[in-house]
Amino acid sequence: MRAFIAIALAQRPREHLREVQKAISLVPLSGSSPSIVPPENLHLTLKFLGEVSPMQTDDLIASLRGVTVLPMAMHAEGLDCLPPRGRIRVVAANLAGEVGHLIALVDQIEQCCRQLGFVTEERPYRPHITLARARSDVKRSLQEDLQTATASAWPGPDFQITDFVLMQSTLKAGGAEYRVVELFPSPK
Ligand code: 3AM
Repeated sequence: MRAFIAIALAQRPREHLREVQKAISLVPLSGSSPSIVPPENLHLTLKFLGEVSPMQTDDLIASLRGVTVLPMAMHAEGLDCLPPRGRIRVVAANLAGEVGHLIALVDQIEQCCRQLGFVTEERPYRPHITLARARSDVKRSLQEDLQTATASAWPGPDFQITDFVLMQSTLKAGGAEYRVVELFPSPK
């Protein structure tokens, strides 16, 4: 299966980001209207895995059971356009709050994945929630318009992160479909 590790968003931050998405979709982007991520798909990616075999999945689940999640308070804070230079591919909400705990979580996950032979992410981890993806080129100069249109939305409501998920992603013509494979830590 195609998989990634992520934090599923609670309802309150999801509703807030839905409002931000509405503001994004009202910005004229020179004919290159981005595709808005369906609200039920909003998530915070911790690690993209790619194709994972059933055996790797079992090993990964066993390894991820050993990861400690320090509960952390986070909130969305500001709009970002990624990658940082060149044409915009993704419009995302930055996350702020107890980012140190989040980085510690990502480091533990990277370590589990490395031990199982998954490629280690070399880029520094940048906590963001993808809100929209460019269907065609979106000029960098439009970043300011997007940020102005959403300026009053920040900070978003505080939310607690206490767990993460292994998620399956199935690519379909209408966009990706996600399914939670496993929740960590598992409910007691
Ligand atoms: O949540 P975001 O948007 O940061 O872009 C994909 C999405 O990230 C990313 O994995 C997340 C869930 O689909 N992704 C997809 N293909 C990828 C790849 N080949 C990838 N990340 C790194 N390498």
